[in-house]
Amino acid sequence: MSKPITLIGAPTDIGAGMRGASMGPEALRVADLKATLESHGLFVEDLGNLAGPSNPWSPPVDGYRHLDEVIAWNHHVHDAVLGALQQGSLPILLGGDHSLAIGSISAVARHCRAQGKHLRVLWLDAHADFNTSVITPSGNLHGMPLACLCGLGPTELTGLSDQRPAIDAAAIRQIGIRSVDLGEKQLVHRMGLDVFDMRYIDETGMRHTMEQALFGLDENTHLHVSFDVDFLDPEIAPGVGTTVPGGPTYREAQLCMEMIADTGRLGSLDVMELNPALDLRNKTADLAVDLLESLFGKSTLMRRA
Ligand code: 5AB
Ligand code: MN
Ligand code: MN
Ligand code: MN
Repeated sequence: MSKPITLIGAPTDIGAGMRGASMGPEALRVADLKATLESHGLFVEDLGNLAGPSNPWSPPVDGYRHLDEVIAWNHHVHDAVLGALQQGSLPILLGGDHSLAIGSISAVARHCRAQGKHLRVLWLDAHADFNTSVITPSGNLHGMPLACLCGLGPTELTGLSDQRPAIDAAAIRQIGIRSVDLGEKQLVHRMGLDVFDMRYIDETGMRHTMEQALFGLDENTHLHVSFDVDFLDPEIAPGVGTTVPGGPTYREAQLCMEMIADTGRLGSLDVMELNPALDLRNKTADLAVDLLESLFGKSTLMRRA
């Protein structure tokens, strides 16, 4: 029996540089996320949307835009995700911009420590999301969540979990990366992150990439996937605020999801940065749901292990 799934909507673009990701949760519902997962025999409960401060659309202060509002939203996300995990279900956070992964993964890390589980975080993204207030080119907190989770950032965000840093940099695997800022690049190297950038995928293929990224999982591992929809090539996924050309194709993305499903270790998921205001007839939301089917075990034919 697979775990029940809990959908948690976080309708805000508070950490982004463009408005519209606040409509992401509704677009995923319109794309039939719940019924689609249920059609594969999964039990799915939709908790509806969290509420939080509105977007004041103000300029950055001391290197952060909307810091107070981002903190408030992340508290709500943390509590909702932790609640779902404690009930024994698998939370899917429907973003919302990627700054909310701070709350989500802080809760996951807290839960893993309480359960004595190892955590592995797969960060599927065009971007490294490892900026700080000093090196950020924008002040947008959706470009900083991984740094915050690794202890670099404002104390209100680095301290959401039961310990600081919330996660060990060694638990992270970044996949699909193709846009990293100059100072960010140095920091990613200094922190020793495991990065499978697009060049790595081009040279070795998605199959080898995922074998490496998933290497070392055991029955005691909780796998968290943080899926920034801009991971995908903008040709197939135009509905995001920060498109970067040269991302994974449809087939590469499917294989990525299928190989994660095969591990049987998926314990929590973020689906972030979908921006319906920039989409074409909900194409990107439909694609995200299609990929989630694979992530939750749909495969063309039964396969022998
Ligand atoms: B996303 C940029 N690095 O910090 C910055 O979409 C973009 O969550 C961040 O990956 C993109 O502003 C954040 C230029
Ligand atoms: Mn991104
Ligand atoms: Mn991101
Ligand atoms: Mn983005």
